[in-house]
Amino acid sequence: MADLDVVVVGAGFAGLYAVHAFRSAGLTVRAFEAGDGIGGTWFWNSYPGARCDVESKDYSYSFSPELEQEWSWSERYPAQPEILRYLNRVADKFGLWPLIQLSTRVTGAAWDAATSSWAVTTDDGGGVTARYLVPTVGCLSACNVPDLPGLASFEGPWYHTSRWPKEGADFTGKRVGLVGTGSTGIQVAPEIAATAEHLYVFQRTANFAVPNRNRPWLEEEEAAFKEHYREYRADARQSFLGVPVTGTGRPVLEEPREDVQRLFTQRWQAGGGMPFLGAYTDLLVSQEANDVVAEFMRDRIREIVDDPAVAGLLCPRGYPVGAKRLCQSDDYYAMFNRPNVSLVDIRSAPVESVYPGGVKTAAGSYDLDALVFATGFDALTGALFAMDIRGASGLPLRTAWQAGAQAYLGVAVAGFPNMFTITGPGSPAVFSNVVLSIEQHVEWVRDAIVWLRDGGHATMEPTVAAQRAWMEHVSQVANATLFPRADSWYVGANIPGKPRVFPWYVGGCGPYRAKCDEVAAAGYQGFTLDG
Ligand code: N01
Repeated sequence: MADLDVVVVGAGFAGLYAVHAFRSAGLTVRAFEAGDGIGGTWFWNSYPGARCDVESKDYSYSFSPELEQEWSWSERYPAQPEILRYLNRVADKFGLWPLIQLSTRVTGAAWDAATSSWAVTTDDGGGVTARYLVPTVGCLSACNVPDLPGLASFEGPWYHTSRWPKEGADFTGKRVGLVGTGSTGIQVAPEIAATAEHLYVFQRTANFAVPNRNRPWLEEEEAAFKEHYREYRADARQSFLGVPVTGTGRPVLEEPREDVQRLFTQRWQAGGGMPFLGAYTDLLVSQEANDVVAEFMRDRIREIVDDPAVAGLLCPRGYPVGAKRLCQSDDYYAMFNRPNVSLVDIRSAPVESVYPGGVKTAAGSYDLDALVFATGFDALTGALFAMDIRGASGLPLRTAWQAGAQAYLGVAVAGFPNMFTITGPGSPAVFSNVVLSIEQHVEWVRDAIVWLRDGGHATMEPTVAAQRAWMEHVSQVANATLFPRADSWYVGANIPGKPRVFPWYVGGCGPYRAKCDEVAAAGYQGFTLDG
């Protein structure tokens, strides 16, 4: 008999809710967390300026109306320290601490067919067996540090934003090099520029960023909103992105240009990425339509940035808006008007090496006191492959996914009985308000486990055919959009050698939920029970 019903790996938004939901269903559960605190991505990404790009009222749990009413967000978009406080409050309120083992990394998990259980091993030399394995390791947790020749020789400190030192980093009076201009780089850059002697932003690809117009969440606004929180959450669950967004419902290409300009201007002034891209129905499916929004955004960059040459370099080209995650910042572009900030184009003159005192590109040398890498993550698979997960017949997950990550409905993998992935491949995950998706996945998995228990079943595993059909559907839906058309972490293009696959379900949270419910109602169609 296994030690536990469920082992959960990770204690971020997903792990915490999984522990709570499984325990509430009468299951024995333990979470292992590598960090010495809870919070997952919000524990590790403590770089200055870290802030969520989904509004606080959405980026929070909906499972407890009481929590929802008693917690008060201070700003429209939550900053990292506040999210971390929120998650700690959740752990306190629901008594989750005894179920979480901190500072313990799961190193492997092997399926044992004889006992129908998982043998889980940890880096403290310990181990535990469980009937179910639920990795909640997050899609963006294995960090990507570029393999630059000479990096080891650099004499100053260097940092990756997702492993920021808890004591912080002081850039006062320093010459700092920042590599990476995605969501993270765009957030951290203005913070560094505020105190550094000089900031050099090494840009390989320019990114689109909309303002977020962050501001305090006023008390009266909050009180009025909380009166209808339940109805709002119900709408969010059925919505496309997990956040109700109001669009015109019409294609941009059929609208008079003055109306388009007016609406984009309003949405630019209001801030936020989802309302911007949700304004018209064709922006993410037609290149011609997308060009309209792209040109509007390039015009704003040229308006904000004083030096036309710098503005020109900052104007993204060659991929559709939204095909890389749309960034949000109120001060990134304006930062380039500061005399202590330089944009270094490493697309035309790539980084050649790091020397003890700086960085050498094909065009010149930059003497630096510190280096910051905002170079992203080995998304989705990185953290899962970091564990040696072996399914039926000892098959490593890494081998099963060598042509690309696959799962049935994003939650279960053929060949890996009783393992349930939260925000796995084939789920809306990062293409949605991820907290809402996490809740949906966890609840679906909890219900499946309870159904198995009550029905006296020992194992559950998707069939290869069901998994293949689902992933084909995922691809078909994606290929009808512009999303797979950029080289980004969405398709694994940022990691050398990673297969180029777009594994995210972009058919919408509402339809996805309906499909998952339908599968469950049909007695877990597409799954094999008891081998
Ligand atoms: O990572 P990224 P991120 N040499 O992969 C560059 C979420 N998030 O940490 O585009 C030089 O997007 C790379 O250049 P290129 C959000 O979902 C959310 O910024 O590959 N440059 C790119 O500029 C986001 O999408 C929030 O040419 C190299 C950058 O590094 C996801 O996390 C905040 C390089 C990496 O961008 C990841 O964002 C932060 C190399 N060898 C993050 N390798 C919010 O909620 C990479 N780059 C607001």
